[in-house]
Amino acid sequence: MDSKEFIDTFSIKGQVGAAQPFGNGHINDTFRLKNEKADQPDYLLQRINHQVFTEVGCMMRNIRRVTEHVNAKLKGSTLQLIPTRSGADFHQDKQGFYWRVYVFRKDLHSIDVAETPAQIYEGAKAFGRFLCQLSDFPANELFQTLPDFHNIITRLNTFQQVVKADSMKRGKEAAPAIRYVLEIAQQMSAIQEAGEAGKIPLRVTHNDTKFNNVLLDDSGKGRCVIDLETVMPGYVHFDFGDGVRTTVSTAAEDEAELKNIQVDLERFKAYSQGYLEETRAILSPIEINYLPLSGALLAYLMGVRFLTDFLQGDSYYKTHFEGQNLQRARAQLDLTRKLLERLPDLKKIVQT
Ligand code: ADP
Ligand code: GN1
Ligand code: MG
Repeated sequence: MDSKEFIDTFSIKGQVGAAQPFGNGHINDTFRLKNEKADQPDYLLQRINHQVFTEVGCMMRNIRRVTEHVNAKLKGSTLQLIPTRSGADFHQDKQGFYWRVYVFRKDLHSIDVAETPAQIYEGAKAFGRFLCQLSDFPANELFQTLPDFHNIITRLNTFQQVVKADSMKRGKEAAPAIRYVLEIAQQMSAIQEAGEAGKIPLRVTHNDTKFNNVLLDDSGKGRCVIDLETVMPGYVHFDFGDGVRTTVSTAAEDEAELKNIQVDLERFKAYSQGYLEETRAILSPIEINYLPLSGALLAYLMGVRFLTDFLQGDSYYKTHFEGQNLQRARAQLDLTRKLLERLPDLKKIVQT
């Protein structure tokens, strides 16, 4: 889609320049369009990965309803969708690609790796608030954009089939990682099993609460939760866990030097305090009991997903070099092991 098609299609104001690639997501393609009129907003244009999100219309309907619900409670605390000039939530271009537009928040920014516990605390509060803001949203009216997205039991079934088939002949290279996944599979299924046994309620969860999916202001306050395509029914552990996974260590998601991956208890404490300050009133004791384990669950889930993609030939995640998915898997599984080792400390922090 060129600039002219963008301007003709979406209900934008002012005069925008060329689309510049923006951000570093693994799934969609993101662009920023600056506005030459200072009193009009910049825009964020995204090409939706419709290989992953096959029902674009249903997903965009979810996003519209969720953004309206959350923004009605606290204006600006989530994204603002810009419709097309004919009032649709997205546009399909002549080549068949799907596009959507949000207001770009010039006053806010995301951080890939949080620098301080104070930032972590503020980001966690924003994600916690988001859960509360959606606690009265009718969960059964949301379309399941990616069914069983965080169901570790179904992810492990797929993983085992992929290991067995070894269609790319990459199993040997990944053997230690595969062994570790299988070794702790049972322990890592506890939250899903408790959920299926009815002990943990389904809520409307975000399901992609990595730290760069909250925008902070210049004073470091968490202001706006973004990346909403996976908002669906889920367990609170999916959100808390992904927040912990992406903040307890200063190492990158694909850190090659495993010794750089450390569980920093001060950072965990900051996330836990921020999240619980906002959500304690709505969470049950059982939900709270499983929070300390959830960081390991989400690191493990990501390890399993990256490893599955590596074994299948890197068809899901964007990769920037050969073997990146294996490197990501090794880092996430190492983080899992370290989070499990520190579980007694994490429990003490959550309980205080
Ligand atoms: P992805 O699914 O690829 O991660 P995101 O929707 O998270 O895509 O957007 C990618 C990045 O773009 C974010 O990490 C953030 O830095 C930035 N971003 C997204 N939405 C906005 C927005 N409305 N205003 C400012 N920056 C944004
Ligand atoms: C993907 O789109 P992005 O980069 O925010 C993935 C998440 C993973 C994340 C790992 C739809 O998120 O589940 O946690 O990569 N999103 C999807 O960085 O698969
Ligand atoms: Mg994102």
